[in-house]
Amino acid sequence: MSGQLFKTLQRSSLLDGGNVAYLESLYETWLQDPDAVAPHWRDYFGALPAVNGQARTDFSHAGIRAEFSRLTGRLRGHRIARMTGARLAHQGRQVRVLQLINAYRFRGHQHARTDPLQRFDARPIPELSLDFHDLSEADLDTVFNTGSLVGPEEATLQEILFALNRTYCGTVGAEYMHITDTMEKRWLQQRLESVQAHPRLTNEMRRWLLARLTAAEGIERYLHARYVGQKRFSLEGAESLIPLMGELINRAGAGGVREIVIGMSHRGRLNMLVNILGKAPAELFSEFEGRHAMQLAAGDVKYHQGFSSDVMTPGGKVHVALAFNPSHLEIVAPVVQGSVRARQQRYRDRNWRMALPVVIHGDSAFAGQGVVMETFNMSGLRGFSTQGTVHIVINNQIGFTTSQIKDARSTLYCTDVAKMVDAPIFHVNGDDPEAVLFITQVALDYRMQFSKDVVIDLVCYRRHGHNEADEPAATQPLMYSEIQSLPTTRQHYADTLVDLDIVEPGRPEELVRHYRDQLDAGESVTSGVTVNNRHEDDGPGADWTPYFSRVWDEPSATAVDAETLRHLAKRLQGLPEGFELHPRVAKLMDDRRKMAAGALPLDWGFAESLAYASLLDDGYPIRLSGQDSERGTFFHRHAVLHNQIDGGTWTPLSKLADGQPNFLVIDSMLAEEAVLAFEYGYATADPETLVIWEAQYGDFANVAQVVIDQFITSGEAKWGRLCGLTMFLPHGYEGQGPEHSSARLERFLQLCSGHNIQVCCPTTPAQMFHMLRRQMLRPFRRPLVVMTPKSLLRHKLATSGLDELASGGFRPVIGEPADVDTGRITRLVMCSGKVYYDLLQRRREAGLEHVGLIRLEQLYPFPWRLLRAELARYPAVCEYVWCQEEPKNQGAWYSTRHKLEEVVGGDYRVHYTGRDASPAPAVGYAALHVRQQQELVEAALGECRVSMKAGS
Ligand SMILES: Cc1ncc(C[n+]2csc(CCOP(=O)(O)OP(=O)(O)O)c2C)c(N)n1
Repeated sequence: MSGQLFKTLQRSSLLDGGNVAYLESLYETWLQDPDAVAPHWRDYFGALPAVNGQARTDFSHAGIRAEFSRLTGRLRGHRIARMTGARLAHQGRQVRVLQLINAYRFRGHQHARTDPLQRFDARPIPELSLDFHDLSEADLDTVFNTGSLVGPEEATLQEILFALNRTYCGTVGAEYMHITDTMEKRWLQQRLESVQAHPRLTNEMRRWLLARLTAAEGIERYLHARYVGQKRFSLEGAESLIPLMGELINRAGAGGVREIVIGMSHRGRLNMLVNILGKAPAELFSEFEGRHAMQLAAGDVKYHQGFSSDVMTPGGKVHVALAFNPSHLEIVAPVVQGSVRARQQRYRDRNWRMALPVVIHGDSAFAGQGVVMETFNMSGLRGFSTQGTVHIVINNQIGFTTSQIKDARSTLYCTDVAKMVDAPIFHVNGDDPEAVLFITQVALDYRMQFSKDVVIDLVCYRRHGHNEADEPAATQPLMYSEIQSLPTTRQHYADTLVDLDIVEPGRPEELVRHYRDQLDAGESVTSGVTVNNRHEDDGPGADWTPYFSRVWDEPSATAVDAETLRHLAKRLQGLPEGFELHPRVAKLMDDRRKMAAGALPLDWGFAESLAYASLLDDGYPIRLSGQDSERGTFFHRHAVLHNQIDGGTWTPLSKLADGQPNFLVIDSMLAEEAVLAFEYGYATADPETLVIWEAQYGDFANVAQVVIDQFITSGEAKWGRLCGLTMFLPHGYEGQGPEHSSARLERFLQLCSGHNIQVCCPTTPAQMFHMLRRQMLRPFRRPLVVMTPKSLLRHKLATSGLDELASGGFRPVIGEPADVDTGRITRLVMCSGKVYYDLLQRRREAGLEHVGLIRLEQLYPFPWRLLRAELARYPAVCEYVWCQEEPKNQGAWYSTRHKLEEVVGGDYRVHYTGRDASPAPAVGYAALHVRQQQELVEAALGECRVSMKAGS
C-alpha cells in the first residue's frame, strides 16, 4: 500500500519539488474539509488506510501518523534535496492560499453585503484577511493553484480574491460548509463559484423583475391609500418576495412539479393572494369594506384566508395552494408538510417530488418557535418526509417591536436552526432582485436534486409598523429614520435599469400607472393564473364531494360478515418463511388465531386490527402515527412484527392482498405539536385515508393544544375545511399519577359546538371496530377524538364476540342488555368510559339489582334521541346519577350535566358522583387513588350516601 501511495505522491504535479510541509498542511486542510483540496488529493487522502479500525480522519491516531510519516519521510529523502529555498517558500504560500479559499467558503457570508439597511459595517472577519494567512499584497500578482475553487486551475492571488469576494461576499451570503455530504457541497460550489452557472439575465427577464416589483409595491400603496389605517401586514421592504415566488413556481413547473402548497403567516399574504394566486382585487376590496359573503359559521380575517389557483408554467399547469393559517406564526409549517405528503402519496407511483412544500417564515418566529425545529426534524423521517421544503424567511430584522440582535435570538442568524438538517442557507439582500432570482434558482434546484430542505433568508426591512396603525419609530427610531431615507426596491431597480438603458426613462412610472389602473378596474393582475379555489376539487385527485353531508347520525353499515372477518384474520396470521416471533408476540398471535376461531373472546388489539383490515379491504388507505404506535405503547397492537433472528420486520396489514390500499403505521418522532399538525394537514388533503394520530398518553395532547384549538376544532367554522382526522388519546384513572390518567376530556368537550368534532369513549372492542369503520363509511368528514383505553385493553370484561363485529354498528348509548328487567331499576347511573366496569363489578358483588347502568359512548355530538329512547326503558327510576372518575371540575360533568338533566326531564336532577374538584387530574399516591375510586363507585351505586355529591 505504502509503495503505491508513494508512487501517487511522486506523480503528483502539485508535489513537484517534494514539499513535505505542504503535504502535511494539505492533509490537515483535508481533515477539516475534504472539499477544500483538489479532487486527486481528496482521492489520495481518502484512500489512506484505516489503522486498527481507526478512521483515517483521526490524524491523532498514532498508526495513521506513523503511516503518513513513513510516506513523507521517503519523499523527503527523494525530493527535498532538490528543492530551492524560493520553491519551498512558494509552496508554503500555496498552502495558505488554499486555506484562504476555504476561509471564504466558511466565513464569507459573515462579510457579505446582505443587509439593505447597511446598519452595520460588514463585519471584519480576520480569517478573510491576507495577514491572517501570512500573505501580503506583494503576493497579489503571484500565480497559485486554485485547488478545488471552481474555475481555472491557476490564477493570481488577485484574481482568486476577486472571485471569492464576488461569490461569497456580494449580496448573497451562502452558508453550506456545515453540510457533511461531499457531493452536495461540491454541487453547491459549482453553482455558486462558477460564473457560467450564474444566469445571464436577459433584458426581458430584467423587465419582468421590474414589473413584478411594481406589482408588489403597487398593491400595498393602493390599499394604503384606499383603506387608511386598516391592517394588511404590508410586504413593503420585502417586495422581492413576489418575483421570488413567481420564479419559484415557474421553475418548479418546468422541473416537473405539479402541485405546490405554500404556508405563510400574515406578512405579505394579501400581496401573495393578488399578485401570485390571482385573487381578484375586487374581491379583496370587498373584504376590506366588510362585504364578505358570510357563508361560514365564524369566518376569518382576510390575511388568514387560504386560496388556490392553477398557474401556467413552462412545464405545464401547477396547482398552487396557499394554506389557511391561524394567527400562530409557525404552526402552519407542519400542516403544509402533511398536506404535501398526502398529495405526494397520490403521485407515489410516478414521482413523489411532484408536490412541493414552500414555507414562508418571519425572522423572529423562525428563530423563536420550537415547532420550527420539530418540523425540520421531520424532514428526513420515512413516514413524514416531503422530499425537501423550500423555506423562505422574510427577514425584516424586527419582530413587532422586538429587536432581533438583542432580544429575539441567541444565534448569529435567525436561520441557524436549519443547520440541524444540514440545509444550505442563502442569505440574500432583498434590495438586489437579481441576486434574489439567482438564489431562488439555486435553492429550488438543490431541493430537486437532493430532495432536502433549503433556506432562503431574504434580508430586508419593514417599511411601516408591525401593522399599518402602528408607529415603529417609537421603539426603533434610528432604524426607521434609515428606512425612511431608502428608495423602495422597485425605485432602486427601476433607476438601475434606466441607467443601463434597459428601460426607457418614464417607463417605470408608466408601469406603476398601468398597475393602478388594473386595480381600479378590479380585474386580475396576473396572467396565466386560473383561480381554482373550490374545496371539492382540492388539487389533482382529491374529490371531497362525497363528504359534504352534515348529518352526524346518518346510519352506516359498519358490520362485516363473519366469513370475511375470518378470511382477513387468517391473512393477518401469515408470516414469511423463517420469521421467528418473540415468544410473547407469538402467544398474542396465537390468541388472535383462537379469537378468530371463536375459541377466545376478541380483545381490543384484535378488533382494532380487524377494523383496519376490513377498511383496507373496502379500499380505504390507512395512516396511523404516534410514539411507539407500531407495537403500541401498551404492548397491544403489534402492527409491525419483528423477526428475532435477523431483526427484519413484517406488517401483516400491508400484506392482505395484491394491489391493496396503502397501510402505514409509523412510530413518530418524540413530539406532539408538529406531528399532530402534520396529520391534520394530511387529513385535510385526503378524504379517502383513515388518518389517525395517537398520543402516547392522552395528556400529552396538550403539547399540541394550538393544533387542537386553531385547526382541528375550529378549521371548518373559520375556513370551511373538512377534516376526518382521528385522535387516539389513552385515558383512564388507573393510579398512574397526575399525568398518565387523563386525556383532559373536559377540554375537548368545551371546544364542541356546531357538530365540529366527535368525542367518543368506546368501552368494548366491538365499539372500537364499528366506530373506526363508521369514521370512513359515513358521507362526511369530521375530526374524531377518542378516549382510548389502557387497562381495558386486557380487561376480562371488556371483550366482544366475532358476531358483534358481524352485526350491529357503533352505539353512542349503551344501556342494560335486552334481557334485563329494567322495570325494577330505581336508580340509574350514567357514565362514560372505563368506570363502567368498576361499577359493573361492584354492582355484581353487592347484588344491587335496582341499579341500572347506562354508558354514553359518544359524548359529542350528544346523542339526545338515543338517550331519550334508552331512558324510556326504565319507568321506575327515581334517582339519576352521573358517575365519573375525573375530578368534578374535569371530565364530562360540567359540559354534559345540563344535557343530561334536559333529557331526564321533569323535576329530576342528576346527582354528581366522582372525585372532588382538583387542580391536578389525579393523585400520585396509589393508596389514595384506590380509596377514591372505591368511594366514587360506592357513592354512584348508592352504597355510601355520605360521599355522594349533590349536583350543584
Ligand atoms: C405563536 C405566536 N406568538 C405570538 C404572536 C403575536 N405576533 C404576531 S406577529 C409577531 C411578530 C412577528 O415577527 P416576525 O416573525 O419577525 O415576522 P414579521 O411580522 O416581522 O414579518 C408576534 C409576536 C403570534 N401571532 N403567534
